[in-house]
Amino acid sequence: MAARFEIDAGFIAEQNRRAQAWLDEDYEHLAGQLRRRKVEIEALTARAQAFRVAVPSWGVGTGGTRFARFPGPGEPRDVYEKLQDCGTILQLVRSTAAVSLHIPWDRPEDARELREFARGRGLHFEPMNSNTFQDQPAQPLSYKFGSLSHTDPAVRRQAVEHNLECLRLGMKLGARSHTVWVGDGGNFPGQVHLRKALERYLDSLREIYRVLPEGWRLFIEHKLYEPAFYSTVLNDWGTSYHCVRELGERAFSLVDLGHHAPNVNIEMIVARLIQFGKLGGFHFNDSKYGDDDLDSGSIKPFQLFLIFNELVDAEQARIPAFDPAYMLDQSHNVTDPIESLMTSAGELARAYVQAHLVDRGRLAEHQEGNDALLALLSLKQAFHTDVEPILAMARHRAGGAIDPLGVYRSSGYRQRAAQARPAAARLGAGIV
Ligand code: RM4
Ligand code: MN
Ligand code: MN
Repeated sequence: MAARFEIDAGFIAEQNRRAQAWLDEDYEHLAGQLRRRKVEIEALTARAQAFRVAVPSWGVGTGGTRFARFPGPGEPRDVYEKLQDCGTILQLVRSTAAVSLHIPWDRPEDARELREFARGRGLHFEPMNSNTFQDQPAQPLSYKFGSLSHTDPAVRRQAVEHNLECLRLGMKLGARSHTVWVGDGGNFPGQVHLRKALERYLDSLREIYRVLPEGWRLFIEHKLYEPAFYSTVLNDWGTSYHCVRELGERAFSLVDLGHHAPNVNIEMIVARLIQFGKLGGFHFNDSKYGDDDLDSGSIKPFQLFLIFNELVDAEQARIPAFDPAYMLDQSHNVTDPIESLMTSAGELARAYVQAHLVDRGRLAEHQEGNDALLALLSLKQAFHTDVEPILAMARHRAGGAIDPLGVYRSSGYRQRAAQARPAAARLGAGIV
């Protein structure tokens, strides 16, 4: 376990003092603009402060492509160092108190100690993630041809047992949800019996669901393709919806933005799952062609806004039991992961706040009156509003940084991390 080298609170305060005058000016200006639209800025700032998104433990290290991984300096070498980095992200942006752990990558020797370590940094764990898309050293049976849907019952049992271990560990760590993503599928037509494989998968999930601890939610994550390139067992939201309905009321579909074909209308999938009471949460990221792990909002910010438009619409309509869990799931290959995660958390908060700017009464009128253009423009007006002063003020009031990236870069955190975490001992974990 490495020594503490967190950013000093006094340093953040000093940087904030320098930025304060401009922030106040911009905030006042925006408040005036919004007042003309009959929007109270303080209500939006309160929403920005309420926004929460979990950071993936696997996101603080450099990811990798199918071809190579180019590690950056000072990467975390174990779960404690990952939590240090998550603590730094939280310190600066304030919206990321939850950390999503991936087992066995993050399996602790002592769960109680890990929980305490997290608590000391204002962090907690949510949700857990199992990994049956990779073989581990000393693992008796291979997942090469699948896990929860494998043709061999012994492999399925091993995969179920691994998920049960995640639940037990999660209980000790104070988590209350578990996400299952499997890489099961086929590379060749005919390789997998499509119906039988889904039935086996569902049977395995039933065993996990049966022992889901009280008060917990189970999330299942669909993915169109990869690592299987011809067919995937849980390939789309419809199949996911079928499965969670079969499982029971504590099972929900999780939407990973990058797990769809290009140009799929993800906001409509979100609306459907909300309507059917089965939206569990998100893995936020972005995608252009086939990669599922680019930074949130970096490629299609309007799509991100439209997704949040559905979410805020449901929130304001007080849809019963609507409580999606927000997580980031990104792979950082060419950026400092801490910078990417902070920026992405900001992009999500931006879309969330912008979605509150939609005049829903007017929009409903345009929809009723079939005025397609004004309906679009009422969304565009919200999307085009620069809400950065609101996000900065929300961070500042919550004790974070007005300019997280600027403070992070001038703090020397990465340089200290590089010294304290020599490269030789670094783990080579990647991301799928
Ligand atoms: C997968 C999927 C899962 C994540 C792994 C690492 O593509 O998105 O959520 O756990 O990657
Ligand atoms: Mn994911
Ligand atoms: Mn993914």
